[in-house]
Amino acid sequence: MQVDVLTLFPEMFQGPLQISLLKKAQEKGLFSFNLVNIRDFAGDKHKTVDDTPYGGGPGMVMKVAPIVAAISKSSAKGGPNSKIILMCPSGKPLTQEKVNALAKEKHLVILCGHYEGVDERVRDLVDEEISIGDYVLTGGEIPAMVLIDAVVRQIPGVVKEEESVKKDSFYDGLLDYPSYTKPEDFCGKNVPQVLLSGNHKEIARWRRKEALRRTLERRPDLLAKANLSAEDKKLLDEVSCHE
Ligand code: 4G1
Repeated sequence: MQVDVLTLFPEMFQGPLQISLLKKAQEKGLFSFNLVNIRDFAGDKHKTVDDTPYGGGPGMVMKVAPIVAAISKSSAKGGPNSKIILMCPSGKPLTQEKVNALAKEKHLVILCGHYEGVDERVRDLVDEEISIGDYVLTGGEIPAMVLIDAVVRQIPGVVKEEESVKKDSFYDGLLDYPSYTKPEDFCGKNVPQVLLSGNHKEIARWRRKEALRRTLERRPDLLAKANLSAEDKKLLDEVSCHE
C-alpha cells in the first residue's frame, strides 16, 4: 500500500511513522508513505496556503487551489486506484470495520486540515471524510497518524503472528482480557492461579470470561453489538450473578 499524506506540517509525521511496526512494514515493502507539503503547491511567491474566511470571523481557512493541485498530483500517480480521504470532525467516525476496508486499498491520499479547516470546495474532490472522535484538535495530522497506524497493522504480513491481530481488542468486538508477565508476586499482588496452571482449556475459558466481564463493566455498548456464542452467554451469566 502507498499512502500520500497532504499536510502543511510534514515534520509532524517523521517520528511516529519511522519506528516500530510502521518502520518494519516499510522495510518489508508492505507499505510506503510519501509526505506532500501543500505549501509546495502555493501559486504565489509568498507561498500563501491560507486566508481569512469570507463572511468574517476568527482564524484562517486553507485555500482550495494549493490543495486541489496537491491532490491532482498524488492521484495522477495512483491512477484510478487512489482513495482520497479528508480527516475532519464532520467525517464518519473511524471504526475497525472502516479500518479493515481501507487496508485493502492500493493507494490512500490523506488530506489533513489545519487552522479553521479547508475551503468547503475541497470536499468535491474527496471520496471519504473520516473523524477519529469528538474533541477539538489543532489539525488533522494526528488523526491521519491514527488512521495510518490502524490501517497498516491490518495489511497481511505486517504483524508477525496473524493470531495476534485476531486476538486484539475489537476484532471480535470485546475488550482484552487482563495480561500478566513476570514476576509472579509483585509487592503481594499475585498473578491469577489459573494462568500458572498449564491447563490451556481452563486458561482460555478464564480469559474469555474476563474479556466478557470487562466489556460488560466498562463498555456495555460494545457488548450489545458483539456476536456472542452460547458458551459466551453462559460465562456472562456467571459474571453478572457472582458480583
Ligand atoms: C468542531 C477531531 C470542530 C478534530 C467540532 C477529530 C472538533 C480530523 C479531526 C472541531 C479533527 C469538533 C478529527 C475541531 C480536526 C480543522 C483543523 C478541523 C483541525 C480541526 C468536535 C479543528 N478526526 N479538527 N476543529 O477540532 O481536524 O479527523
